[in-house]
Formats: sequence, C-alpha cells, structure tokens
Amino acid sequence: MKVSDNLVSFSEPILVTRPLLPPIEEFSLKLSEIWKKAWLTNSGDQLRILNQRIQTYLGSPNVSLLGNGTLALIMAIKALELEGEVITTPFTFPATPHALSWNGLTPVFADIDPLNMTLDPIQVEAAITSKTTAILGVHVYGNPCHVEALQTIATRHHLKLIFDAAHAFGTRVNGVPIAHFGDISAFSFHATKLFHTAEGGALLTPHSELKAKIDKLCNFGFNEKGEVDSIGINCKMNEIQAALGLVVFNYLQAERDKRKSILTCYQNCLQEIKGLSFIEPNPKVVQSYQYFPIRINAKQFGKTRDEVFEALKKYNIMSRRYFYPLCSEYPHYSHLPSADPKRLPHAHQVAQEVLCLPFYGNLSLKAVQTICHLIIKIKNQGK
Ligand code: T4K
Repeated sequence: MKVSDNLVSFSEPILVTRPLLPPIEEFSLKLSEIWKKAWLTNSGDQLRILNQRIQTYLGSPNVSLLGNGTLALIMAIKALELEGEVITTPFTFPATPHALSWNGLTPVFADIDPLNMTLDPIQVEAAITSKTTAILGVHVYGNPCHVEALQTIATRHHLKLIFDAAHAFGTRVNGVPIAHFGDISAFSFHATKLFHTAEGGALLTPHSELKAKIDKLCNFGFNEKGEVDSIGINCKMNEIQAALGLVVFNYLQAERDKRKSILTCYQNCLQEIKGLSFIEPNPKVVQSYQYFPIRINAKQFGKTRDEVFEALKKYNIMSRRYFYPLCSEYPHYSHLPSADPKRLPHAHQVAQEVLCLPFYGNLSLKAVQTICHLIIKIKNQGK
C-alpha cells in the first residue's frame, strides 16, 4: 500500500469509541411517555418492554436488568453463594476481579489462550484446588471463551461457571446465543457498549430459580409476597435508562452493519503489514462488533505497541491499550501466588502487544483508511 507523506493529524480527536446516539426526538417521545405516567423506576413499563426485547434478542427467558455491568457481576457471584477461590483471567477490565473481591472471594488468575485471548482451559484445570468454587471467564472483545471445554471442567469438578459477557452482546457460537453457556452471564450496557442504556447491565441465566433469587437480591430482598426474606440491595435499572435502551435498540442492526464494514475496511487495509495481526474471523462465531483490537509484534513491526500508541496520539487518534496493565499487576492482586508473571506468560505478552483502534458506527471509512495509512507511516518512520 502506498502512503502519502502529506498525511496530517485529524483536526478533532478520534476516540476509541463513541456512543450510539439515536435521534434525540425519539428519546424525547419516550421521556414524554414516562412523564405522563409519572413512573420513574421500580418495574415500570419501559423496563418491562426492554426486558422482553432483550429476552428475544439474546435468546433467554431469564433476564434481570440492573444498574451497570459491575453490579451485574457482583450480584451473579452473590446469588451463587460462592466461597473461597474463583479462577479468572488477568486480561480483563478491573470490574472482573473486583466483583470477586467485593464478595470476599480470592481471584486466582490463570493464563489465557494466546490467540483468542480468553481463559486457557488447560491452565484453568491446573489451577483448581480444594478451595475453588467457580470459574469466571471473560468473552474479551466479544470473542467467546472456550465455552464447552470450560463447561466440561466445571462439571467434572462441581464448579459454577460464570461468564463476564460485558463485550458479548449478540455473540453466538455455532448459532447458540452466548448466554446459553455456563450458569450465568453478566452483560454491560455502558455508554461505550454497542447496545447501551448510558449505564446499565443485565444478568442472563438458563436457571429460572436463579433469576428469581437475583431479582429478589437486587430489590432489597423483597420476595413475591412483598416480604423481606434475605439481605438484598438496590441494583435496579430505572425507566430513563430502559427508555434509552429501547430507542437504541431501533438502531442496533444499522450500527452492527456499519461496524461490519469498518471491520472489513480495517482488515483489508492492515492485512499485509508485517508484524501486525488481528483476530481472524471465526466462521462458527457471530461477532458482537464491540472492539477492533490489533496485535503489534515489536520485532517484526519495528516499533513497540507503546510507540505506536504514542505516535497515533500525535495524529489525534486516541487508541486504547485494553487491557494493559493486567489485573494481576494491580497493587491489590500482585501479591497473589497466581499473579506471578511466570505463571501468566501469554497474558503478559498479549497485554504488551494489543491496541484497540477507533471503532464505532459513525467513524467514516475514509477516517479508517487514514488511520491505517498513518499506522504504515509510523512503521516506516526512522527507516
Ligand atoms: N467487565 C468487562 C470485561 C468490562 O470491560 C467492563 C467495562 C465491565 C465488566 C464493567 O461494566 P460497567 O460496570 O462499566 O457497565 C470503559 C467503560 O466505562 C467500561 O464500561 C468498559 N468495560 C471499559 C472497557 O471501557 P474507560 O475507563 O476506558 O472509559 P472512558 O471514560 O475512558 O471512555 C472510553 C472512550 O469512550 C473514551 O475515548 C471516551 C469515549 N466516551 C465515553 C463515554 C462514557 C464517549 O465518547 N462518550 C461517553 O459517554 O472504561
């Protein structure tokens, strides 16, 4: 690919993501409905309708809508009444291990598969001790974990299997919706997610009795009779969040289509660059189109990931190093035996190589091509 020397920086910062914002008039109409009813939270109409739409879209009858994705994780773990140790990945957002810590559990980090960047089932099984009660996998960037292998291990060792599906809205494996796997999946509907409610989250489980327990715990412990029979808390999604989600839903397919063309454009522009790789499309997987991560092999590319990250900033391109540093390097976890870098070689390598490029529906294909040309320019700088 020929790259012109005249490429200059973008006049406005190009951020790693921008929220899907539907026409404000449509949201105003929804707000008027809420105003008319004077019903702002506590199981209102908007929440009920959104819940039904999510049930259909994600293919699960057991959906609980919550205030954010971190709360969803915390409540999933709480509802399963876990103790002791839970095996998880260090290559994730802090919310994942923090949700364990907030439940008084010890995260045990296991290494990742270097290709799809999710938990390596062999490392998971090797990390099981008499204190292990669950496995917490993360479908990082929407890449599904090795769901079947993890389920086999969980069943063999009588462990619960939880998935952090914050990035996996709409992911399917062999046609099966992602929330069908494991005991429970936690989704994030944060503004930066493909589907969002500004802040929000959901728990989906194949077990109806678990959903009933979650709903009770998330509403102060009130049971169906209106009596408090457990120590619950308030994690509710409100009507304004739900209304935004309903309006966003109308634009979801269009957003996915736009992101699909952006992904193809990036792949076409970047595929022949030595030292740069991206996740190969897997024909068995329907993607969530949440992020576009690339990997930079410093030796082959001639520049480190951090050099590219800094150089892109000079052109006003704000890529992100999701997820660097690893969670196992945070002060609260680095003392754990499982956080020893020698035990996590693939996670450390991936965290040094990965870079998420700007990826959102309103990013023009021209901007994508310019970003790619600038990456090539950065590669050739100083040669
Ligand atoms: N599990 C995993 C694996 C996760 O990745 C996350 C969250 C969670 C659990 C927890 O879910 P939540 O409790 O958040 O629902 C962002 C998001 O805040 C966070 O939700 C997400 N993962 C994480 C990967 O990314 P930051 O600290 O990078 O956000 P921030 O404010 O730097 O924004 C990122 C980019 O988006 C910036 O370039 C600015 C742009 N942006 C952001 C917001 C909020 C906008 O353009 N508009 C906006 O309204 O964490």
